[in-house]
Amino acid sequence: FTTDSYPEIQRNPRFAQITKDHVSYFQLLLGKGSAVIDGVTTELATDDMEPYNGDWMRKYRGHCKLVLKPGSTEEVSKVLKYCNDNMLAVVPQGGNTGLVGGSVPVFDEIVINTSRMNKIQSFDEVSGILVVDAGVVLEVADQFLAEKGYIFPLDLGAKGSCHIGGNVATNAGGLRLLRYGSLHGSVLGIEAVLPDGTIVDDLSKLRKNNTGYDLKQLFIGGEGTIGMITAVSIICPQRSSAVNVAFLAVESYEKMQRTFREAKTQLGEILSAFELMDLGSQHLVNNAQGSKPPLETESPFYCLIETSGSNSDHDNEKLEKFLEDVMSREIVSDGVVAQDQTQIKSLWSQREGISEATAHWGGVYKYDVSIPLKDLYRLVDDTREKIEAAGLKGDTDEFPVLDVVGYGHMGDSNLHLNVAVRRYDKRVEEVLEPFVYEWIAKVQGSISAEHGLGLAKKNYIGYSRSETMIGLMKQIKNLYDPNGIMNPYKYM
Ligand code: FAD
Ligand code: 2HG
Ligand code: ZN
Repeated sequence: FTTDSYPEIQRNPRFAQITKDHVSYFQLLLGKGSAVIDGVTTELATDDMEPYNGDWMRKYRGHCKLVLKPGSTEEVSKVLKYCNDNMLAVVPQGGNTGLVGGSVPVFDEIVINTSRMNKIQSFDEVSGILVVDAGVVLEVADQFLAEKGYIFPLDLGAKGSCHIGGNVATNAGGLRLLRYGSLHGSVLGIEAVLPDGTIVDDLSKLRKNNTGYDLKQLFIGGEGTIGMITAVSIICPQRSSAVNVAFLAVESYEKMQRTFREAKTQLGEILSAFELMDLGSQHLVNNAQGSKPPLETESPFYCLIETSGSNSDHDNEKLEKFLEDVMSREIVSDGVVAQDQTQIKSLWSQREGISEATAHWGGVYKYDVSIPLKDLYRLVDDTREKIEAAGLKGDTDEFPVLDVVGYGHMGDSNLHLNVAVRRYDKRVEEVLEPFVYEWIAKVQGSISAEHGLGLAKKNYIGYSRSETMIGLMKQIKNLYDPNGIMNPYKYM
């Protein structure tokens, strides 16, 4: 862990310390097996707190002593009311796969984990509307839908662990936003609990509902700062019967933009993903996984194109025509189309495996940013240049930086800039920040495209939001959570 104490943040003295009485209350309320307790009282079993205190990247670590696992909305309501009345700070937690340090405590906040709230409540096979508890794992929901001929409108590398409540709380974007849009559009309803225990019953199953402010939107991307999401209703599209994946080599970022344009024009309604990868990111994946690259010739850029349609012959013909065209015009230099499910999976792993691979050699600095498409990759080049000029990047152990790589959801103008390091090093941080944030502000981009603010971006929101906007956000936070117990020290 790089950060298991935070000298720059003071524990808010208004928050109470957990006592034996508090623990007894929760144990009585939730029953056995619903709490993980460490060191609060000696009579109780000490369990391993690590999975709840440490994040996926092993970058942030909290010191919570109590993890609660309520089994129903009513229990969440009672837990939160008690915490609010007793000034106990809390952190809502789903699968703990978040990438900005938002899902783990900073000090001793109580973790409220949704893993016991994992029921699929209902599914309407005509409308495609799914209602789930917040703790349903994304992949479980998607497999359930697959059997009914439907698909979850969100897909991401962490699907096997992340919870739908966590996805909604982070407004996760993922690999198919290009096709199915953002959760702000597909989520139809939310049930949530406010810190004072009020149950916000907005689990609408209506596609259209213009009756007043759309308050559920505040919980989408709210990162657990105003309340805890307990259930979600979401509209799911029909699953496409014909899915094709192509992996293409492209010589320059300029040609990559042309490839994207052609893909939109020629593939039209069947285009379901357009993902960008640079050569460095592919080296990291293949070295970390010990796998072979899909194409023999190396190229500075690659893209993964997925099509999803309902007519296999029609889709294949379209994709092949597109490939022929872009290759004959030398926009694309090489390519391969997956021939079966195994190959589809293996091509996707060239993209989905990057996030993990960048951290494989010791650590990674991650930036998840929105940049106007024409400027998108320039940030990677400029950052690499800065890091090299500072003498921090090299092939041997004496250099902290292995590589500066860029990849991401090109179809959504969302770049992931990852600086893979052998060890965390203050000198690298000093080159990266505020440089990256200033760069983003200059092109009017966003310092957080899809991962949220959490602890990592909290101090930098001003690069993407005006004082007026931040002021309004603070008013909303104070209205919903006047005691500030929900996920403190984070967001803004
Ligand atoms: P957690 O990590 O547990 O929590 C995330 C935040 O939400 C925290 O602030 C937490 O307090 C809050 N929260 C959790 N549950 C609730 C709730 N019920 N009510 C209120 N607040 C809650 N993100 C993308 O957008 N696109 C990607 O493509 C993508 N790919 C990823 C790939 C990998 C390998 C990994 C590890 C992560 C990836 N992510 C991606 C990050 C993404 O944000 C998470 O994977 C996911 O959305 C978080 O869900 P979770 O259940 O793990 O939430
Ligand atoms: C992805 O698109 C995720 O793979 C993770 O959003 C990005 O690790 C990252 O920087
Ligand atoms: Zn992403």
